[in-house]
Order: sequence, then C-alpha cells, then structure tokens
Amino acid sequence: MDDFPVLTAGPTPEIALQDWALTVGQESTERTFSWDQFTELATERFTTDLHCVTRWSKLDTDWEGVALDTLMEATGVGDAPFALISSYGGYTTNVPTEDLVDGKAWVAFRYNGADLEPEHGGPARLLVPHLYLWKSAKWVNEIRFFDEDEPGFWEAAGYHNYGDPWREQRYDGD
Ligand SMILES: Nc1nc2c(c(=O)[nH]1)N[C@H]1C(S)=C(S)[C@@H](COP(=O)(O)O)O[C@H]1N2
Ligand SMILES: [Mo]
Repeated sequence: MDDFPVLTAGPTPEIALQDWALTVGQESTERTFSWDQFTELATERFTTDLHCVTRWSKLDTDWEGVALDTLMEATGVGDAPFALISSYGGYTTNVPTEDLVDGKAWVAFRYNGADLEPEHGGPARLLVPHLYLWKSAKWVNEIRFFDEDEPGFWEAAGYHNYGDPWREQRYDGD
C-alpha cells in the first residue's frame, strides 16, 4: 500500500473470516458478531486524515466501515464512560466512550476501495481518526465498556492516556 507505513508491535495475526468475531458491550448487554452479522450492519464510507505519534500523517484516506454508533445501538450498550479495545494478538488500547460516538469512530474493513490488508488490520480495525493512530486498534476483537478507565498497551508503557494530535499528547505528562 503506497505511502502507508505499517506499525505493529508483534507479528500480523491471520484471521480467517469464518473464525472472526467482534464482541461489543458491557457485562449483561454484550453481543458477539460473526463476520456475516457484522457486514450486514449499515456501513459508511468516509475520508479522513490519520496522525501517527511518530510524526507522520496521511491525508484523505478513504475507508468503509461500521460506525461505533451502529454497533452500540445493535448491542444496547449502556452509558459506561470508558472503553477498552482488545485485538487479536493481544494489543489493547483505551478510549473514552464519548470519543467513539456521534460519528467519530468506526470498525473499518475496506481501505481505498479494497478489502483491508492484514498488515493494516484486516479483516477489520478500529479507526478513531481524531486521536493518535495507536488508538486505532488493528485486528479488533472486543470493544468493552466499563465504569473505570484502564490503560491499554501503549498507555501502560508511557504513552499519553488520551492522545490528542492537535495538542501533541504523545507521552504521559504532555
Ligand atoms: N493490534 C494492533 N493495533 C495497532 C498497533 C499494534 O501494534 N497492534 N499499532 C498502532 C500504531 S502505534 C499505529 S501508528 C497504527 C499503525 O497502523 P498501520 O500499520 O495501518 O499504519 O496502528 C495502531 N494499531
Ligand atoms: Mo503509532
């Protein structure tokens, strides 16, 4: 993929579509989507800029995915304020719930008109383009909501808990 660096801590997991699942929810309301169930949900195409903490940005990327609003409506998620996202391969990241709703985040599965390549998170990745890209978990498997905030992989390793690129929140204390 031209000009789209691959940044992964660890190997690229290979997930066959028949084995893929996405769990969304909090305790009693959680629901697990198979690939077929996931792709039957309403999808959106969107164009956005991406900002990596290592100082590259990629402008006007073209995606297709399911909005978190749609997934959360389908699962009846309540109002827990914090999300913890887990990926195949063990990666985790935390995002406030309010940064996932109102058209700000998607589980994306197509990029520039083609199926998302495994190196970039295929079959599907989270995209939260208004935050630094480490929040956009590739190979997403679970999106769970909690009353308490819990740092993910990079956040526990000293990255900023929130990660606003416009405020250059790279590291804890920025
Ligand atoms: N599962 C998983 N997701 C991840 C990462 C990772 O190591 N594992 N790296 C993050 C970081 S630091 C960046 S910059 C982007 C890179 O996405 P790309 O490889 O598609 O450019 O993925 C993010 N999502
Ligand atoms: Mo990154």
